[in-house]
Amino acid sequence: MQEAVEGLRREYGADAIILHTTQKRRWFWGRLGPRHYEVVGAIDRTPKPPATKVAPVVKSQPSRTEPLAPTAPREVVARPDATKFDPSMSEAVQNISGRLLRRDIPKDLVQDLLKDVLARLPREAWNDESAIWTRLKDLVTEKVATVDPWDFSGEQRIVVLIGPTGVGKTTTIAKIAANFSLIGAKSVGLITIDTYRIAAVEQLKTYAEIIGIPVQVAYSPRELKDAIGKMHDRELILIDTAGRSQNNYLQIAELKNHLAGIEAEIHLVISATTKPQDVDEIIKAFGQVTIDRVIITKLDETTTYGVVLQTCERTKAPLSFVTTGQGVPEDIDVATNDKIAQLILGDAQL
Ligand SMILES: Nc1nc2c(ncn2[C@@H]2O[C@H](COP(=O)(O)OP(=O)(O)OP(=O)(O)O)[C@@H](O)[C@H]2O)c(=O)[nH]1
Ligand SMILES: [Mg+2]
Repeated sequence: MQEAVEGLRREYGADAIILHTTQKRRWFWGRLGPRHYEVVGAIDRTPKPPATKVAPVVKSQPSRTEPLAPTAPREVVARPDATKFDPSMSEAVQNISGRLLRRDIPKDLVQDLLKDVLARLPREAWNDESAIWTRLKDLVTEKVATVDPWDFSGEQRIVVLIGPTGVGKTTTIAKIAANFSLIGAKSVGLITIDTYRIAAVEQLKTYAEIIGIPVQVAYSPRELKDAIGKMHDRELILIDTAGRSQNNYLQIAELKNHLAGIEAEIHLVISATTKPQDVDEIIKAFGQVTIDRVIITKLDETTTYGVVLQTCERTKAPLSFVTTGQGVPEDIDVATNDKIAQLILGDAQL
C-alpha cells in the first residue's frame, strides 16, 4: 500500500490528495498471489476554486506487503431507545429504508438492520442520512461472513454442491476444479451423484476430460463411498448433485440420505436472481441437510443483491464463492465481505 501511495505522489507530485485506498483482488487467485492495491487520488490543477477542475487519478501497483491492519472494532453502544424502533421515526430512516427495499432486501431484514444501526448511533445522528449509511455499511460488512478457499494443509477436502435446479452447480464445480487444478496445481477429482439425466453425467465428464482430472459416477450411497475411496490421493474432491425443487421435500430427504454416510463440506448454491420469497423456501427445504457454506451464482444476471444478504442471514453460513458469468474457469470469485457489502448496498457494481 505504501508503495502505491508513494508511486502516486512521485507521478503527480506531493500535492496529490489521497481520496481512497483499497486492496484490489484479481478475484480467486489474486487472493493467493501477489496483492494489488488501488489508490485513488486527486490533484487540484487550478486551485481556486472549483471542485469541478479536480482531475481524478487512479494508480494501481502490485505489492507483496501485508494488507493494512484491520481497524479496531468500533464500540457498540446499545441504546435503550433503539428497541422502540419505528421506521417512520425520521425522514433519514425512511429514505434509507426505501433504498434498502429497492436493493431487494426483505422488509424484516431492513427493519433489523436499521434497529441495529440506530443502536450504534447517538440520538442526534438519527436524522443524519450519511451517518446512518456509514454505520450501515459496517454492519452489512459484518453480517456477510466470507471464508477463504481451503488451505489444504495435508488434509483432503470433500465438497458437495447442492441446490435448486439450473442454478449453476455443475458449471461452478467445473470452475472450482479448473482453478484449483490448472492454476493452483492441486490434485482434484470429480464425482457426480446426478444420475437422473444422462446429459448431467456427460456434462461433468466433458469438463473433467478438458481439465484432465478423474471423474466417477455414483448411483448409490455405497458407490459414493467407494468413489471417494478410489480418490484417496486427491487433495480436493468435488461432488455434483442433481438439482432439486425446494417444493419437493421428499427428493431433498433422499439427497440427505445419499450424503449421510460421508464426511463432507456442504455448499448450498443459490442464484442471485431468485425471488426473496423463494430464497426462504429454498433455505427451509435444503435446511434438512446441514449447510456449511453458501455459493451465490449469476451475479451478472441482476443488479440488486439483497438475496446475498438474505441467504447469509437466514443460513448463518459463510459465503465461499460467487459466480459472475457462464465462462469456465474465469467467472468465479472468492467472496470478500467488503466488496459483497458494497454490491448489496448498491455502492459498487460488478
Ligand atoms: N449468467 C450466468 N449463467 C450461469 C452462471 N453459472 C452457471 N450459469 C449457466 O446456468 C445454466 C445452468 O448451469 P448448470 O451448471 O448446468 O446448472 P446446475 O445447477 O448444474 O443444473 P441442474 O444440474 O440441472 O440442477 C448454464 O447455462 C450455465 O452456463 C453464472 O454465474 N452466470
Ligand atoms: Mg448440474
